[in-house]
Amino acid sequence: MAADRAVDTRVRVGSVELAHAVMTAAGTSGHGAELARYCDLSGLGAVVVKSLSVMPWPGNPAPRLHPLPDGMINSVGLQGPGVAGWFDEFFPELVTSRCRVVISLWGRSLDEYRQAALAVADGLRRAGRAADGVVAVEVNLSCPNLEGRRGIFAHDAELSAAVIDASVAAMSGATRPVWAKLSPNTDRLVEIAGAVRGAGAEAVTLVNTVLGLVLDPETGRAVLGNGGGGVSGRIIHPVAQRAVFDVASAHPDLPIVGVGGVSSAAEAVALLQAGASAVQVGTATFADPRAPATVARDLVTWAAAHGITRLSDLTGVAHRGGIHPLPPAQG
Ligand code: RRO
Repeated sequence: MAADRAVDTRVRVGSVELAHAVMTAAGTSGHGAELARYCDLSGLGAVVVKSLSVMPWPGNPAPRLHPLPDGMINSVGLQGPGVAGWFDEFFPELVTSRCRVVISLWGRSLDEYRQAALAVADGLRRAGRAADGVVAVEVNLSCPNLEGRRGIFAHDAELSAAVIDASVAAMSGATRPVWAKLSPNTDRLVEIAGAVRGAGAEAVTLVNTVLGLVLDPETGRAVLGNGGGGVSGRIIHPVAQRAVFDVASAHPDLPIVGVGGVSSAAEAVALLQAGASAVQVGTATFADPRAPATVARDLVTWAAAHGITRLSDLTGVAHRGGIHPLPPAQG
């Protein structure tokens, strides 16, 4: 449609320019280019791969996913091939699909994060020009399903800052910015966002899943193999809006990637208006693998219908009084 072509879809997340505001969310589009058979990945802002650790990791016992009305709960448990295995097995097909890539990392300790970031820097160096499409590293500080830890890294401002500091140092020379993926399960999100920014995160990704538990009343036991898990999907969209809005209010110069319950253009618009520069589509992809591409297309249609010529103009609208500011109160 001619009107759609008139919309500039490019956005900036810190130093990274993306061709579109919509990307995939970590853990919901596989390890590589699995979605390429359903949509053109190069039309998205980026593909964020499932979080990788320095070593291969088996994940949690099944069942790992359970559907909920308007969302789901998961305890996948960070299953993955490890950074080196990922570069061997999955990276080549992402290169072939010509999409931009964000590599997500996790660890069980400060040192494991450092090792994972060093392994990524090494993989990028080895890949040379083939790795040009890798635009950022998203450090996942907020997985709710890590066995044997006392808590979620992203609930501790100092620890989060230390992990980001170590990751940035390990990535130095690899010329890729570090983003920090934070948790909604804390009332200190604004402070933690400031801490990771101070430690060198160029952007924050808000938010990971919400801690939850679903019992089967027939058995009195958890439906997931690992017990509790992380709740995602439309059911958490207001949580994501609040997180993005609050962090954008407190840190207006900190780029935000919004994620949480985006399954249509309307939810993408809301997270952009709340202050995000880009959004990620996650749980919707489990129901429809075309969801990221559909949201990307429909967001452009929405913008054109509203006379918006640049998707980047949507960022922070809610902080500027909304689209149609109310007239000042009388008297
Ligand atoms: O793998 C998981 O269980 C998982 C991860 Br890494 C995450 O960041 N968030 C989530 O809900 N599940």
